[in-house]
Amino acid sequence: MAKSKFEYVRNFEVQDTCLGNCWVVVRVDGRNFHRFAEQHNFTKPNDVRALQLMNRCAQNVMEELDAICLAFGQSDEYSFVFHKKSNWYKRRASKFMTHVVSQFASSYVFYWKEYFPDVPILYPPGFDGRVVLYPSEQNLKDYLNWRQADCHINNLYNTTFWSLVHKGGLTPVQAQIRLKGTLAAEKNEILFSDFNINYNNEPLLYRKGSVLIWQKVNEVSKKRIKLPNEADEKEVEVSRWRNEIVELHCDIIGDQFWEEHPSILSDAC
Ligand code: DGT
Ligand code: MG
Ligand code: MG
Ligand code: MG
Ligand code: MG
Repeated sequence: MAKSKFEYVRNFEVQDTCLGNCWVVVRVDGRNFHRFAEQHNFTKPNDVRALQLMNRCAQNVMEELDAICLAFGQSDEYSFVFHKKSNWYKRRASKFMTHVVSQFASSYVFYWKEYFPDVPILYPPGFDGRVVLYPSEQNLKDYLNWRQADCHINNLYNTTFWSLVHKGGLTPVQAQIRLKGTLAAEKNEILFSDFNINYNNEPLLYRKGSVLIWQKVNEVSKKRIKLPNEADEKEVEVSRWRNEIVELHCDIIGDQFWEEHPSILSDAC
């Protein structure tokens, strides 16, 4: 087909290919969710409905898009790891990022009423997205460690802060002053001696965030078949391997998680 004289504008498009053999991480984060959480009366510090909705959206992203081997979420953010061998959309960064962020955002609105049946969504939420490349497995693991450590630090602070406000009768400003400069051990101590809360017994969903991975499950189902030389149908069991997403709330910092799930980063992903 003959090219039009306008075709030259294509040359203004920039190449944004992600470097080969690197892990591609896309992180989405809710835009101004401080306000969104206030307006929709999210429970403080953790709203289980909101966290489960985030997990549902991430599951949809993993199901719809290609070659995501792991996702990690906490608060209003979710990170998606594309396998280093993925050649999806010729590894174009803009494709990775925009597909994740739009699929996530539309899922958030689509699944909202399943998690907040009594709360109308007041305005369309937005999410930002970024792409980061990690050249080694250790870099990738450290990235995920960083996000889980962030989850822990924020959750310990927030749990203590809101205990001081809700149960201790302090104003938010007083609680902030009380916690200024405190170490983790001191926050644990405040929770334990003032409010009889053992932080280690707080739900794993809040303390560790959520990890989504693929797992092979053997699905057994019954099927009726008709054998060629027999008059009646016969019921037989058929089994097949199926890939399923599982949601975990566990430590990903340390070797144990990776030893227990060696296939996550393997080439077979
Ligand atoms: P951004 O990301 O720069 O547009 O601004 P924000 O406001 O989204 O800030 P960010 O992402 O650093 O912090 C997440 C906010 O979301 C934080 O203000 C608390 C809120 N949030 C997230 N999860 C929950 C929850 O389960 N309950 C409540 N009450 N708030 C939450
Ligand atoms: Mg921010
Ligand atoms: Mg945010
Ligand atoms: Mg955030
Ligand atoms: Mg198109």
